[in-house]
This record gives sequence, C-alpha cells and structure tokens, in this order.
Amino acid sequence: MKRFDTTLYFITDSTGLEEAVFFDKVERACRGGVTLLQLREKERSTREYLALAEGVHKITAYYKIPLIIDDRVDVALASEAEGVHLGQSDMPVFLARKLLGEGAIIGATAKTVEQAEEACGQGADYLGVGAIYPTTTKVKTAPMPVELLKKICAVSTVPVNAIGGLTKDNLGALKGSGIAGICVVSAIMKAEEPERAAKELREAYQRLKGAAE
Ligand code: TZP
Ligand code: MG
Repeated sequence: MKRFDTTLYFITDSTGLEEAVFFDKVERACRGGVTLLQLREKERSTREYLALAEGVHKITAYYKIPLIIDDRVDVALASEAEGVHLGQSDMPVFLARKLLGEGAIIGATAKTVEQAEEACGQGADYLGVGAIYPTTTKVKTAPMPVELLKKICAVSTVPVNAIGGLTKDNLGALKGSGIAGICVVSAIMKAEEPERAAKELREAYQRLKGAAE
C-alpha cells in the first residue's frame, strides 16, 4: 500500500544558493512539518541533478518524507527517490509507471479537466494544479481560476494539490475547492526561517480544512 500525504508539499529551488545553504534550508523545512518534498531543478546537468538528489534523499529519508524528482524518471530511478513529478511535456504517466513500478509515487501537472482525466486514467497518484496566484518562481504557467481547480478536484480520482503563489495568508480562496494539500516553493525557500514557515503553512492549511466547507 502506497502511503503519502500531500498536505504540505514543498518544492525546492536551489537557484543562487550554495549547496550547504540549500541542504540546510531543506533540512529545516523537513523539521517544520513538510509532508512531501520535490526536488525541482531546471538548469542542472544530469550529474549535478543526481548529486543533489542523493544529498536531499539522505535528509528526507531521515524525516521519513517521500522524495519526488521533477521531470526526470532516470534521476528518480538512479537516486532511488520515492517518485517523480511529470508535466505535460515530460514522459507520459503510463510509461513512467512501466519504468518505476507500482510502488512509485507518480504525480502529474494538470491544467485542464481533460489533462486531469488522462493523468488519472494513466495511473497518476496525485495531481498538481495551478497557478492559483501569480508566482515569482521561474515556471511556464498560466493563471488558473479557482473554479477550474474545483472542476478538476471533482473529476479527479486521486488527491489534488493547488500550486502557485500560495502563502500562509492567502489560502482562503481555496476553501471548499476539494484540494488535498498545497504545493509551495518560495513560501519556504525564501523564508528567513524555513522551519517556522513550514509549521505556519501547515497550521494555515489545517485551519482552512477545519473551517466549514
Ligand atoms: N507550477 C505552477 S506554479 C509553480 C509551479 C512549479 C511555481 C510555484 O512556486 P511558488 O513560489 O510557490 O509560487
Ligand atoms: Mg516538468
């Protein structure tokens, strides 16, 4: 049985950070209550991506947090990460499943109801959906109305996480949307105190879920 919790899904960005500083931030975030962690690298060589994945995996394994690798099934396999996250231009979910096996956590980005249905049909374990708010993270994405997020949650057979510009102070718009968690990059990466940031994000999410839906 695959067990994972998408409540607070932290996506890393090592841009401009010394390796030691990056690992320290990752560790602090893990300590603060991150439930799932994605290593997301867009500029690195395969060797560099792999080295970073191995370093991050040591940290996440200690905290028993599954590690997801963005885009790259080969890096996920080689680093023995728990899973991979695939966008619309990455390997299709069904092929990644063939390569990684049933035990792997495979996530997919969905920007339309059709993409969500397709990813679910191919065996994705969760969906990432956004961008809900404008983001300062480098990404090719378009704004997504909460109404569309709700429609995707309604058709999805797997947990759906919202992403894009989310902070502890702006989750209110997601009330009643049906999400299973939030994905954040800068709310933790750019925080002075990543441990506290993670803790506060988790509390904000619990408040959102606790509020009548
Ligand atoms: N996909 C949609 S928005 C986004 C990704 C990877 C970036 C989210 O970053 P942030 O800093 O939490 O807005
Ligand atoms: Mg991708």
